[in-house]
Amino acid sequence: MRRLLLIATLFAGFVQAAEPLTIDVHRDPSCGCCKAWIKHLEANGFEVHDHVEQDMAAVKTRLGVPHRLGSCHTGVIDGKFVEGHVPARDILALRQRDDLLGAAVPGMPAGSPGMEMGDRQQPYQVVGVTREGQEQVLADYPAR
Ligand SMILES: [Cu+2]
Repeated sequence: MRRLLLIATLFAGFVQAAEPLTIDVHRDPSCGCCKAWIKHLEANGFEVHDHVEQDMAAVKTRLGVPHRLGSCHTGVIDGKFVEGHVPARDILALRQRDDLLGAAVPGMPAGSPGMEMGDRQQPYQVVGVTREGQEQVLADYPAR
């Protein structure tokens, strides 16, 4: 019996490790940089469910993305929004934060994932939004 339990425990651990990292991405049909961001996510182990939308403004409102933090595409992972060109590592960090509704990279800064422009990088921040509606800087990417 004890042995069976041990096997069950090992198996549970295995299932957890093998669980795919899935994210839903909502985007406009003609959005090229959105597709480039999706490629960035896939290269970092995410399984992307791509949703082509006719009305992104409605999607953002439904998901609670503050207007001033808006960008092009909107992702959803574990019920949290991922607005704009958020780097994969910051999405992993967001998953650990139950106090946050989501995270955003407002606008479309050059040099963020999916917005590569040679060596150029505009400075940008990943901004988290708490369940109380407060904003906090989760990551800071300097100019390059
Ligand atoms: Cu974009």
